[in-house]
Amino acid sequence: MSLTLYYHPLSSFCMKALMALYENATPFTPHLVDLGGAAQRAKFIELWPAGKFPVLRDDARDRKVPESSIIIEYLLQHYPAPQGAHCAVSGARTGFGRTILAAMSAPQNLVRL
Ligand SMILES: N[C@@H](CCC(=O)N[C@@H](CS)C(=O)NCC(=O)O)C(=O)O
Repeated sequence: MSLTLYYHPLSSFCMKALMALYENATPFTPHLVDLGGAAQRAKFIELWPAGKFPVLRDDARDRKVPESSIIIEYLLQHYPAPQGAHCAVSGARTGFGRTILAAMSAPQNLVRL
C-alpha cells in the first residue's frame, strides 16, 4: 500500500487527516505512534524531525507530507475519491463523530457504501 499515516487516535490534528482518508475510502496503512515510548519517538523523529503528527508517507511518489491541512490538500490533489465512493463502519450507530471514532479503533470494520 502506497500511503502510510503516522498518527495517534487521541490527536485532533490526526483526526482531520483520518477523516479525509476515511471519507474518500482511500486505502492507507495506519501507523500508530506512541510519543511516550523513547524508541518510537526516536524512530518518528528520524522520519519527521519536527516530531509532530500527523505525517503522511507516500511511497508511490516518495514524499513525506506533514501538517493536517496540507495532508488533506495533498490527498485531494493526488488521491481524489473515486466517483460515488464513500465509506462507513459496519456496526457503527448514527453520528459522524461516532463513525470516525469507530473507524479509528477498528479500521478493519470499514465498509464501502
Ligand atoms: N499544525 C500541525 C499541528 C500538529 C500537532 O501539534 N500535533 C500534536 C498532536 S495533536 C503533536 O504532534 N504533538 C506532539 C509534540 O508536540 O510533541 C497540524 O495541523 O498537523
